[in-house]
Amino acid sequence: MKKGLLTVLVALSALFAVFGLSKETASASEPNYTITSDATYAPFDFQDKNNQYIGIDQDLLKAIAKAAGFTVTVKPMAFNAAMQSVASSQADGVIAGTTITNERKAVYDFSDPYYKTGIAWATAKNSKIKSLSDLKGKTVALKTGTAGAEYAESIKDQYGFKITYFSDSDTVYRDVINGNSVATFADMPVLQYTIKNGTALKVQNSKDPFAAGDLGFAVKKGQNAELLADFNKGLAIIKKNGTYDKIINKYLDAKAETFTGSAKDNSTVWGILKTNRSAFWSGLKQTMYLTVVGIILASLWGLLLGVMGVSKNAFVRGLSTTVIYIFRGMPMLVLAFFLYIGIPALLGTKISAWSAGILTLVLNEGAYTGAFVRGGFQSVDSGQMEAARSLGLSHGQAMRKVIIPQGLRLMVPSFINQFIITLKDTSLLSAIGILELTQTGTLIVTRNSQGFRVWAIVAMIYLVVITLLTWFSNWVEKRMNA
Ligand code: ASN
Repeated sequence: MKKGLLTVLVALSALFAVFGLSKETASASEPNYTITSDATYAPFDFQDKNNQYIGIDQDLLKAIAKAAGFTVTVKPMAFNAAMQSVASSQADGVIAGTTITNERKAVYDFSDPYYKTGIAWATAKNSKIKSLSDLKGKTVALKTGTAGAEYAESIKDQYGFKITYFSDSDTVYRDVINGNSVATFADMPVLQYTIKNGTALKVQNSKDPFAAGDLGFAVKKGQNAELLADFNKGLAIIKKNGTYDKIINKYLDAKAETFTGSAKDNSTVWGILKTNRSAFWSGLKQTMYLTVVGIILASLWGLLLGVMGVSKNAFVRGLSTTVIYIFRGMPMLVLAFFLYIGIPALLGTKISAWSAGILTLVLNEGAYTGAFVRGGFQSVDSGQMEAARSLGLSHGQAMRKVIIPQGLRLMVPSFINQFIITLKDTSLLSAIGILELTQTGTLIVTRNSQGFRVWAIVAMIYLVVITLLTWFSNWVEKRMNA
């Protein structure tokens, strides 16, 4: 009976795994490129009220791909992760409102410029700060890895300000508006657009941006030359036939729509839930999917580690201890970045965010599981083993028939605990661009600036799911003990 259950679980997780992988491999006659992008960078890259990923970059990319005869799969993520993904060959190209800078040219090849930019600095709308020298002793909020951040770093000592970093623009704006920091440095067109759409900031140097430059599409240096050439070809075509101007005007014209949704849609929890229900639903599905596959595989891996941990063989025991030591000791976020960005950068191989995410869950949660499984077996009274052996069972038989069943029963509460932790830990995988529930929340907040309501909704959804998971686990526990 229990064996049957196990078989079903293994089959189910294999099915999930195959399904998850096959989603990533699109086949088409035209070349298909994976392009990373900044998840939250209006007007270049952002989600509209229907949760469509839009913006100048996205529309340009689509029009260019069509004109030049290629297709794209776009992966929105934090700007820094988007750039790193290309540097480590995880993705073919990046379009993320990226400024063409000399430093970046050492790592990336850039397309022809497609938009002019420059760095602006902005404070809260009613701030008393008027000049850079007023920043002395104060804190400036910046987005990691951006040209704006690089510029601010270069003048930080001259003006004597401190710096704090965030990975997405909206959090940077919130930090300045809430007064934890007093200013930020970012692209002029981006800050102006954000302010026009109601963000309570004020640009202080609208007439003379620092470090004027251009935005460009980028590929890893020396790679994807064909994609780069196609991009330039497509860009030239859409500039000539008027599509380029149309796209720019769609977002920046005086009469351009705002894409943020009506006040009614955004001012109540119910309105936000209703307008974004498909986004919340697909985020929740992704979270559940990661959780179920993660739990099943991590439990199996943890069981194996636990059994190895009480083996007669010292080498096998040592192996289990070492694996548990390494993966329990490594912060999960570091592990995720290591698998998704570190290893591919070294080996030049690709691993999808989904696979890296699952592997992170399995290694991390599996190590914790391994530790309590080993502990559970050890806590079965040693007399039991002796008794079983004296009845003529071999060590293996004694383990399987006597120690493991008793140990497993002791471990059930720890398993339930670990399931809940796994569910919560999936939220960390938003950092490598997986569009699960937490990342969904970030995208929605960026669009409607309703931080309190959106995060309250996300928290509630997690609590509901955790409650269901706990009920289910308790039900299984009861049946096991019956
Ligand atoms: N303009 C920024 C940069 O090039 C990009 C961004 O924040 N998406 O650094």
